[in-house]
Amino acid sequence: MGLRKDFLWGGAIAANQVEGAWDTDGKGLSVADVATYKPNVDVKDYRKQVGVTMSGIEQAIQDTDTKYYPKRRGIDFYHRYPEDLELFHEMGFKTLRLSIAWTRIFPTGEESEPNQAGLDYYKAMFNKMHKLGIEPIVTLSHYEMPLALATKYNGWEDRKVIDLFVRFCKTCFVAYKDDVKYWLTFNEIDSVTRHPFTSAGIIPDQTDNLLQVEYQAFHHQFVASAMVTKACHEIIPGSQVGCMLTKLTDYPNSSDPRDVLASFNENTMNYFPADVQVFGEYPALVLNYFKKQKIHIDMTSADLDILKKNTVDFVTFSYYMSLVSSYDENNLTLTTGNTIVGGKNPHLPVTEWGWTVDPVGLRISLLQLYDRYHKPLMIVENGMGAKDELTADHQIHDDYRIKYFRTHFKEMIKAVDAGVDLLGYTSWAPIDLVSASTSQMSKRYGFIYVDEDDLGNGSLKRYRKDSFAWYQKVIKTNGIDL
Ligand code: BGP
Repeated sequence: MGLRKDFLWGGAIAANQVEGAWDTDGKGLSVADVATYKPNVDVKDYRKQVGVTMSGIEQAIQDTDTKYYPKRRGIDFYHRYPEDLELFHEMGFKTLRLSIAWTRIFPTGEESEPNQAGLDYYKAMFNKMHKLGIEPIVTLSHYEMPLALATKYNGWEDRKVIDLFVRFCKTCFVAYKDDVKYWLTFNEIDSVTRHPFTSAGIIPDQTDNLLQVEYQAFHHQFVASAMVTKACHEIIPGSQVGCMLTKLTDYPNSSDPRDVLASFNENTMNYFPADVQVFGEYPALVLNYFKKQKIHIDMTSADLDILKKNTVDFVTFSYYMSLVSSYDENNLTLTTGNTIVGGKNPHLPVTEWGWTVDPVGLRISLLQLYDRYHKPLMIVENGMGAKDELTADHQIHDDYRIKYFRTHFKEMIKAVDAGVDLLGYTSWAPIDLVSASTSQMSKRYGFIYVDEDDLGNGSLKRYRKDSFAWYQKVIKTNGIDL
């Protein structure tokens, strides 16, 4: 069988991790712009985004030195995108997943008119992509809401943010209706409880009952996502809107039924945001969990109606690793992934950042998601963060990265052969960029090396790694020559 003929091979990036130019052409400060470089993050610190406080934010607003705020620098994609898109084209990309920075269009989220320079910037980028035959897949919210909405409303805790986001999205749909067919609403929507600040603008020290606020923020994002889905279908006939989930496939630590139950519960909570977006309603088990935890969500009947009527067209997800659960955490060795803490699997290796490498887990994830949702799927993030070495003659011999992708592609194809409807695959990330969780540059994902270190030193020159030619060959043969 193999992959479909029009399989969308490509890569994925996010505005806040590549663009830089944080205050150029009218852009406002986003939550990502105050994220600081974290050289070493202890596994326990991932439990909550330690260090995000109102006073820390106020200090960051005063500080204009980009040294410790790598997301303000990115990799200068803002100015270098034509050259980078040419490189993606050279690899044969059919698609590129990217995000639109809300703060380039509405710098504080509340202006009465959009910022024309911001709209023009993405228009030019889409034009260039179309010239190169690269189909854009656009994420509307990828960890970078206006900072002003975080400090004023505690982000998505406040219902007012729904309308502001919907207005931003409608502005994008009108501006890019001839350019973009595939849209994703919220990146890794399940991440609100893992990193509430970057995901939902929630400032932890501004709230007494964090869990309650997080689930309220979730709810507002679900409603916004459904309203945006409706608007997209109305403004762009034939458009496709997807949800985006961090697939954290969880295994029981043993066949002890208590471990199996613990793992089931983990998976239920991981699926729940996609369940709401695909089925248009909250799962009964999750509603019961809210009751038990005394979480009271302000949820109107109009909200429920909007959710029910505006479900997504396809399901996308990121896949980096699997985790292990036990009824007793003392049975586990803890590891991290995407700021989540979970058990390490003794059968699987880990990356330099402790993320479990599990290609079969990708196949399991595809089968589980297709079996659950019966919707076309797209893998919109998958990749390996590693420390690369640039040789004196500007080579990067990243056989470990090739091995990572090769083993994952084999399992992906097996899932397709088993009947999964898979639309495409975008690697995270085709070019080195600033890490979301640590703001490091040295955690490199790309097929293209960017000469820049953690503190922003370097020429920003781009170099093709060995994996560049390998991925080019994979795309050319549609996954046959791995
Ligand atoms: C996902 C995010 C991406 C990306 C990736 C890798 O959670 O959607 O933005 O960064 O993880 O994570 P990191 O950059 O922390 O290694």
